[in-house]
Amino acid sequence: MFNRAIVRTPGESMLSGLTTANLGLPNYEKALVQHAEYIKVLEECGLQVSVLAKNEQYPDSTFVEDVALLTKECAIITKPGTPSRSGETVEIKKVLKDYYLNIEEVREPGIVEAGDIMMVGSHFYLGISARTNENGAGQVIEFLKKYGMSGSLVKLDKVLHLKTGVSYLEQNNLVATGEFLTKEEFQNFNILEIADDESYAANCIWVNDRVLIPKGYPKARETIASAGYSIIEVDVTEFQKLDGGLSCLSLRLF
Ligand code: CIR
Repeated sequence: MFNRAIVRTPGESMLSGLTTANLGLPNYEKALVQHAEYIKVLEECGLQVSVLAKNEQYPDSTFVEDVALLTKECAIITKPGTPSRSGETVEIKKVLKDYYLNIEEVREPGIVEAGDIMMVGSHFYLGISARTNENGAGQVIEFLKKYGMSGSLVKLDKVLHLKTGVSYLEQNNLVATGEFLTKEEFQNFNILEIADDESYAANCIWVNDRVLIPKGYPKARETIASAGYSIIEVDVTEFQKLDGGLSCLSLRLF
């Protein structure tokens, strides 16, 4: 169960955030409304939500998930794989000191963004992507081992982050789309397949027996609901325009 989440209010500079989406510029006012609704939903799921102030210096800093991996035993500060995001870790490290005694940090030449890391119990899958390299993932696996956990690598071919295309919903259920449907390492999961035309919904999050999915993906909703989950739809179109999904918008703590 999660007890707490950390989020960061988007700044107006989000309009110059990184994107490959081709969906146009985000509407800032709408993004603020959607972000507030996201916080409300996390609270409904029983989380105490800490809201960090917007930081205009970093256009993508609302995507807090990428800058730290939180486990039951330790926090691992990542090393974002793109220069405009590299400074985001400084403040998050200070914030996490309030919650963790054990804090580790990825060093150069490693790069890692935690959108590439999926937790399955005490095992962590690490996507090797344009934002996470083998050196960085290797450092994370060593930290995990130090605290009695484990990790393994998954090669990505097409998507930005591992969790862009795959999400673990507990009880051995794995939501997956595209290249992840056939990956050898995921074949022992019960795969809940998301169609290509709804692939954005493959980034969803399990929060204390509820599953948050993006609004507007009826087939994905049906698939996940029929596996027995209570679904909450959240509208995050303005973050989708920056390649961000539901998971990227929070750090969830135990
Ligand atoms: C970026 O390119 O870094 C941001 N525009 C989106 C980050 C999304 N984060 C995630 O998938 N974990």
